[in-house]
Amino acid sequence: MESIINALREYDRFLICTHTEPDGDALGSVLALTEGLSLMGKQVTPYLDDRPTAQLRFLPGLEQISYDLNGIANYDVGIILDCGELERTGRNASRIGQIKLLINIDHHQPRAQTGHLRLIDPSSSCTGEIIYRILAGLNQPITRNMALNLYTAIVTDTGSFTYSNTNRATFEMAGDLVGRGVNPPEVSAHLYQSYPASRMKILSRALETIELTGHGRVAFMIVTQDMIKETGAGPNDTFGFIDFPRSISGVRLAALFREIEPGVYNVSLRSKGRLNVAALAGRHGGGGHTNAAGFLFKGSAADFKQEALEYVAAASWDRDGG
Ligand SMILES: [Mn+2]
Repeated sequence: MESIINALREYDRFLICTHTEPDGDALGSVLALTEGLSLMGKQVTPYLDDRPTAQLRFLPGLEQISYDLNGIANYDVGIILDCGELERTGRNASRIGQIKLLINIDHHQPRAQTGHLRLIDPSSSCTGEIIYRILAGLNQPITRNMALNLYTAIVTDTGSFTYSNTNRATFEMAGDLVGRGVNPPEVSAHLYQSYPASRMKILSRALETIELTGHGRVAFMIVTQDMIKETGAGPNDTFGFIDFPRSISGVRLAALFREIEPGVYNVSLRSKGRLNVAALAGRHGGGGHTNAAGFLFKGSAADFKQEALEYVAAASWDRDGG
């Protein structure tokens, strides 16, 4: 923490980036740190590979974001947020990798050593929580706009304060941010009541694919390219779909297959209790947390289904809860 605080104080020109398909934590963290460093008189460029989804467009500071990367030599420091691997920053990853000093700040279990300085804290509910502590370390007051960005980061990554990463520190931070002017129902309305109609069309198709197996402990859901074409859904319309198979009583492991091209799937995994889906995702080159992970899968979904069933069956210690 201290070496990162010192670097943020010492240098002047920053590029701040995150993973592709940025969620509320990724975007809120980028925007809050951008404002914090800007208020310290630094030159800051927030950079994204993908446009934010419609629900996130209320976040203050979005107009400053660059979607192109010019003159990489202009930056003293590159900061990679909520993203453990340089490649996941998108099509400009190799150029970002040329910045002299790279700082990685993340709350996912590390799979690679990314950057020269690292602050990786899997005990934090979200990257926004780490940014909150960094701003305190910098003695940089949190404005209402920064509070709104950080609060959105928490709400997104804790499933509105319902996931296992929700604890006293989460509520204390959220309480402080509300004290700085955040209106919680307004944030929820933006995040959860501003969906395009196409999302509901593809959701109804996806719900029909839910397959409950392994004595009711495993649930699969699939979104195919055909379903996306037929409903006119955008790539972001399936965000959060994994919550539906997961929410079924008795399910210990839920998997969502999103077909991104024929035979290639983005797989999201969720578990309840101590069942470690990060380890299962790790077998396929992915990663995440104990209860939430993902990976890219090429091949037949049926093969992975079989593997997931065996994985849950082998976790016999977990059968009665925990
Ligand atoms: Mn996150």
